[in-house]
Amino acid sequence: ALPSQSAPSAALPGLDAATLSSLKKLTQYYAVTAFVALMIGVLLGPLQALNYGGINVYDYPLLKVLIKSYYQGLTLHGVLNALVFTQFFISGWMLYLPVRDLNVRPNMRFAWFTYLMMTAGLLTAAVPLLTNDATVLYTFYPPLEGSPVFYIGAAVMVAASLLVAGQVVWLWLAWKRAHPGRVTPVVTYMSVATWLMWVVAALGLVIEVVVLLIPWSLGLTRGVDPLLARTLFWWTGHPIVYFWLLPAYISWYAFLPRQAGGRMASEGLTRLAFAMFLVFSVPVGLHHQYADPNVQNSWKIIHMFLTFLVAVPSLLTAFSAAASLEDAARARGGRGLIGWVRRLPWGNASMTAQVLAMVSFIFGGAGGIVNASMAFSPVVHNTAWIPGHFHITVGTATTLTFMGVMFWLVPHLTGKRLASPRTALASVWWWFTGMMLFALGMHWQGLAGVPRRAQVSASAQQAVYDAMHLGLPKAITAASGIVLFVAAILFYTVLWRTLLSRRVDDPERTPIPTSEAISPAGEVLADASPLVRRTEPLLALTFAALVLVILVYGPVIAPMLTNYQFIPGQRLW
Ligand code: HAS
Ligand code: HEM
Ligand code: CU
Repeated sequence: ALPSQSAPSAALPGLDAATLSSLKKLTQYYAVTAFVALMIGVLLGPLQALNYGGINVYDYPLLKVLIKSYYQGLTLHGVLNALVFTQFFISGWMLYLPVRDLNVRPNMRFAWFTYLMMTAGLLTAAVPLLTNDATVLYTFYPPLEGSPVFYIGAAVMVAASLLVAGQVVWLWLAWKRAHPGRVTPVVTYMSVATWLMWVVAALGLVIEVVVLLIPWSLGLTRGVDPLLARTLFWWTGHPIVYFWLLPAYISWYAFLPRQAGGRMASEGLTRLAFAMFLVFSVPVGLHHQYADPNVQNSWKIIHMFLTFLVAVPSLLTAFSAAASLEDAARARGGRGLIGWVRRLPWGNASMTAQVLAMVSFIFGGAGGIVNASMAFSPVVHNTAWIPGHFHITVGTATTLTFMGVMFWLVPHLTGKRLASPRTALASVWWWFTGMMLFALGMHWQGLAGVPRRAQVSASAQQAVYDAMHLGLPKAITAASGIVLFVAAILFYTVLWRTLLSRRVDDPERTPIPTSEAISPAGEVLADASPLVRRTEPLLALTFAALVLVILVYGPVIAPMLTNYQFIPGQRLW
């Protein structure tokens, strides 16, 4: 069952069997590389959770051989989980989906080239990370200085993702030319909007790394301006969280309803949400810099309001995702105001993973609104509250969704049957429980003033930490690390057993679970609703996004350029 929305035309060849099989292999490579990175990253997490439980394991000789310090471990954890895992998975996922949706034939040489380039960037960056020459945390704020090899590897990785973006946009434009007057099918719409958002978002990081950090780390400049670097970093650093989230939203909108036995709510509304993300994701980065000096308060306030605005498409998503789940459950005989929830197919690990990911995101999103409020920010900024926040956003909403997706994607790509669906189901409940406990313990400690990025369990800080009398939240945090460790073992057992099994089923047994919509967008633009017509021109929306970014960043960055400070680098760990 090809989910293709359009017949191939002479101008635009469709997918043939050989290309499809190469594309499936490529998607598998992206996804497996991603999950290998996550596996290593996640092994370090429980050690950090123990630290926030007051237990210091970093002096054990065996561990010392592998990592030199808490901060080398934390850098590896942040980079592998948040930067490598996400980017690899997303690059495969958001190439595969629009290609299948449009049924167009991509240039597979180019597609494989981008994968190899991204992997080369990863391996390059990995060397200094592993030798403790780039212990700069995943935000690499200067004046912390790492080896130039790290920045170069990271730049190559990001550049590769932009090439994937280019390929998808190119294919979409070719499809548009071959099908004038047609409405872009919704899965493609979501993918292209996300890629275009990422292109606008990535500009800040590209400028930071190429213009500031690489020349500085090579010793070509006598210093670097930390404030300017941070500002460029958060230009990308906030929208990067939507680059992690929107591919999960694609699954919640387009596939989860079908997996739950129902339909997507509205294609028009889905398009509106993604159009809003395209325009409003980027101009909000100052909400990470409320505490930074030499940035005018008025600009911080403007970024704050824009942050509240970009929460709106997530609220749209919350309601339409809930509506489609309710539609599914009622179709299965569900009754009552809340009682219908029981009729969702809770035996299905893929569905369960995603619904639990959504539940975690209710709390993750609410915490985000707290962070964004300038009145609350001084209470939570740089405390353990913040890791609490992002482990139930990127660490669960995104990661648990991708885990759930793997339960159908791997069988779909390889034709192999999911090994032990019951273990798969157990793993997602363990992950969800572990992360909710982790979030509870860390938010709690943060409110008590425990800092983030601190080896609080080490002797130097232990006395202060003990004196805070946080027995319960510390115990909860330590326990969550153990629960998450079990979750990871269960999940990877299923994943490796599935991938390594020899038995190949009918590859058509697991199709892409594309959902129908209760309210579809229609196929012909001229007949479509005003909402559908106005959200169609994605390039114009990208231009609007760029203009908005320049408006709210220009006046912030200009004084930093005229007042550039040359600060020499430091290596602390
Ligand atoms: Fe955040 C810091 C504000 C979303 C990730 N965030 C971080 C950091 C990370 C991160 C990694 O304003 C740390 C960076 C660092 O190292 O310093 N965040 C927000 C806001 C949102 C938000 C306003 N964050 C995310 C997402 C992330 C992520 C998404 C990753 C994927 N965040 C901040 C701020 C900071 C911050 C400040 C800086 C803090 C500081 O002081 O340093 C919003 O986008 C959230 C909107 C979300 C919602 C929730 C919608 C709910 C849905 C689920 C519905 C569920 C259903 C289930 C239907 C309004 C869609 C039904 C269930 C049944 C059973 C039927
Ligand atoms: C930081 C634990 C999984 C991304 C942390 C911290 C802890 C932790 C305790 C805070 C360290 C500190 O501030 O000093 C865990 C555990 C995990 C896990 C127990 C599960 C086994 C994940 C996943 C992701 C992730 C799946 C993302 C996909 C991050 C990031 C940081 C972090 C980006 C911030 C690093 C920094 O501050 O530089 N983790 N984590 N973690 N974690 Fe996790
Ligand atoms: Cu942000």
